[in-house]
Amino acid sequence: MSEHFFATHFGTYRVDQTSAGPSLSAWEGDPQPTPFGLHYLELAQHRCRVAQPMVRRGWLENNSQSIRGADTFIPMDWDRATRLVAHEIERIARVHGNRSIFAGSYGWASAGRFHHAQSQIKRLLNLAGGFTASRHSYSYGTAGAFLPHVLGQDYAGTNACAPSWDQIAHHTDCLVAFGLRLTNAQCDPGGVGRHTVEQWLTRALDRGMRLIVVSPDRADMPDHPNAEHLAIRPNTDTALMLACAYARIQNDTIDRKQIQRLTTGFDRLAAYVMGDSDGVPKTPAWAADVTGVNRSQIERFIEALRAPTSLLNLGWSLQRATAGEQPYWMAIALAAISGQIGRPGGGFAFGLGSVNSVGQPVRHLKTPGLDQGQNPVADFIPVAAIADLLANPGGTLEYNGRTLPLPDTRMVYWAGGNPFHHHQDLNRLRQAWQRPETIVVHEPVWTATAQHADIVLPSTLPFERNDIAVSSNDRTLVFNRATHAPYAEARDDHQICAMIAAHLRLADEFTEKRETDDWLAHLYAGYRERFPELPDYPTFRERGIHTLDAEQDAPRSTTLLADFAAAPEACPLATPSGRIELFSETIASFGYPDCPPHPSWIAPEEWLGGERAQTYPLHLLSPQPTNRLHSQLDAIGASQYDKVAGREAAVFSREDAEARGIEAGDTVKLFNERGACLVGARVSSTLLRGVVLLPTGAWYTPEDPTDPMTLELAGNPNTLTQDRRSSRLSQGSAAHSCLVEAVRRE
Ligand SMILES: Nc1nc2c(c(=O)[nH]1)N[C@H]1C(S)=C(S)[C@@H](COP(=O)(O)OP(=O)(O)OC[C@H]3O[C@@H](n4cnc5c(=O)[nH]c(N)nc54)[C@H](O)[C@@H]3O)O[C@H]1N2
Ligand SMILES: Nc1nc2c(c(=O)[nH]1)N[C@H]1C(S)=C(S)[C@@H](COP(=O)(O)OP(=O)(O)OC[C@H]3O[C@@H](n4cnc5c(=O)[nH]c(N)nc54)[C@H](O)[C@@H]3O)O[C@H]1N2
Ligand SMILES: [Mo]
Repeated sequence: MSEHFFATHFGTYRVDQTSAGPSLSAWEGDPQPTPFGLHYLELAQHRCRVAQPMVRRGWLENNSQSIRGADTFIPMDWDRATRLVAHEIERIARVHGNRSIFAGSYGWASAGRFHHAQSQIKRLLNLAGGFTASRHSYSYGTAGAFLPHVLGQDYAGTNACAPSWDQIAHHTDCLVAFGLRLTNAQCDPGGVGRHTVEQWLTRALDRGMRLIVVSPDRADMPDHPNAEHLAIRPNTDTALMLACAYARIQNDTIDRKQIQRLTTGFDRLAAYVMGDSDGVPKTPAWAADVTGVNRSQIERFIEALRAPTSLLNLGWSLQRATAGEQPYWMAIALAAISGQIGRPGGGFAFGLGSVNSVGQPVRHLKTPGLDQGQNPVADFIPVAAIADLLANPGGTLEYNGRTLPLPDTRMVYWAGGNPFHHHQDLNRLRQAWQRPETIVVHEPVWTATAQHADIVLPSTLPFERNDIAVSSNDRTLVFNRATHAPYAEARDDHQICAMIAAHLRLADEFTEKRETDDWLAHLYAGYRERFPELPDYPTFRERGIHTLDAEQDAPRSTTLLADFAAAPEACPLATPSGRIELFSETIASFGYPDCPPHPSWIAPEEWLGGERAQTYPLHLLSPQPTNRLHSQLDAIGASQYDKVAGREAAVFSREDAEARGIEAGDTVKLFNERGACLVGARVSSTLLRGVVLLPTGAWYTPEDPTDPMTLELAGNPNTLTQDRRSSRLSQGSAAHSCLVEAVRRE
């Protein structure tokens, strides 16, 4: 009998046929399965599903008074709805040009290489003349744009900027983790076979590695005798690292020759660190003032970094902030100053623990997905500039040394993402979102984004279709087998796009005359070309799962920058100097005050040490949710059980709660001048005073959708976050720089 598997971004599940229908259980090959995924099938018949194509009344009736998000929908049959979409693509492209169609369409959608919603609509629109695209991600947008200047192109946007876990388990003496939330390692775009991050970390700790978790919450620290916690004010890590550099330079415990060999610009950076260039020596006392960490702790921290092999790991969260380039740059600099570059298990790492894949010592299973074709339109935005794009048609945007034109967006086409969860300052987005003429969204469920669209086309969910899921960094391929018929009239994104393509007279170009199973066989043939040891397609389909190199513990061990460190002349980096740039002439030439040419401490506008904290004294961090993936599965299962007073739970420090008369279980209003939302209170004795945690992803629920400053009822942190980006250089999301105030609701 063939085995049935279900592949998700949070893990692989076995599908069991019970008398009550299909149900999910953990796959025994996964040492640490994700509990919340077990509830996935509750979406099969859930009332949040979109049952049939829907068109907004005001849009259909051309009523300019009607507002997106505050209107009713009219059900429509598939033929007419897809005809309308085709007509709009044709009309807008003809009248305004294809660059007036924005289909950057960011989002995680669901796992599975073929039914990848973004690829499907991009393939369709590329055939139809193209669209304005988006670059980079909310996850890693700042680092993705910035790191090439410092490390060379090879490290742009990849998730592979880390030594592998086996090296850490064997060699690292001291691992400093700036921001760590181990539940985040349960997820990975494309899927996960085996969750191994905690196993690897425990191996290293059991061997005697010291772990210092630097974060605002002691709860981020794993429970192990070799783990310790350093409480730091959000957004101030650069200052702590600058003090470490100061101590080393001051004591002259650095190998200048080695630093010169591997880097350029050290003298410029050293002049800043010592205060020669700006009059402010970055002493431990100075850093104590900025970070809120006391001096003796800073001294202890500096001492800890003298371990023979030290590794500085920065979570992706650190670059999702104002001047988010700086902690990354400073970590690279400090690793170089500490003589750790190219050392097995030493140096710097970005994103160990942010997802499962970073640091996995396996062969990269990078395999082809659906061919999206070529986009004839060159325009793009950095992904987090969506509201700027919509609000400033014909305007410009500074980005990475360029001035990008912002096309006059007439149509927005989104599939597989939820901007009304993921974008910052949702009240601003709500305003800007009113401008385009037509907004098309494919969604399986009635998210706020679907509710703010003109044409909503219901997609299937992955348990309603066959697909192949390939996890790029854990060597498992899964045949995801449909267990349910599509809900109501829902269709696969591919089928939807094929219908629209037919109306555009592009049917054969779009489908290449293949049915879904032909596509899966075609994609799989591509994987077998790269990995000839894979079984043939019928066997793979039958078995449902295949793991490459299954017998080996660490088939691909990585020392970051090993070749370069061994022979910098022979193996230069793809930077202008061929070395690690601690001072960048390129960045200097941009002249951006918010991204100076060497690592620097730049006080954000919103942080606990600034003037604004007098009015809004709480720093809001919006980490990833433990019990769902972003906004996905918020309506069901673990995410619902985790709510407090029916809303997303915000965590307050005991001191902050007491000062405001807030008790666990209370309903609390969080607010600033951008917006306000209601949350349920949790009270913590581990969280630093002055910090509030509100995970992302609660379904955005405006109390009065016609009110531009309406109260939000579910506890979505992006009601409050700022839409200013990390810097002009990267234009990355700066969600983690946000100040708020809280009051208890009677
Ligand atoms: N405040 C704050 N905001 C943040 C962050 C933060 O740290 N703080 N983090 C940011 C980060 S790193 C990210 S990656 C983003 C995540 O933002 P998103 O990726 O947009 O979030 P998801 O909830 O995963 O949205 C995916 C959507 O796709 C839909 N979907 C699922 N399967 C399919 C399918 O097969 N077809 C179609 N058409 N749709 C499907 C789901 O129902 C869901 O609505 O959020 C960002 N937002
Ligand atoms: N369960 C689950 N896992 C997920 C996701 C999910 O939705 N659910 N989403 C996935 C996605 S898309 C991404 S991009 C990754 C994101 O992974 P990350 O970017 O690493 O995650 P965050 O949750 O934003 O923040 C992680 C930790 O950073 C700390 N932190 C925040 N700001 C600072 C700071 O300024 N300094 C220091 N030292 N620490 C700070 C917080 O205490 C928090 O615990 O997670 C992925 N994993
Ligand atoms: Mo992300």
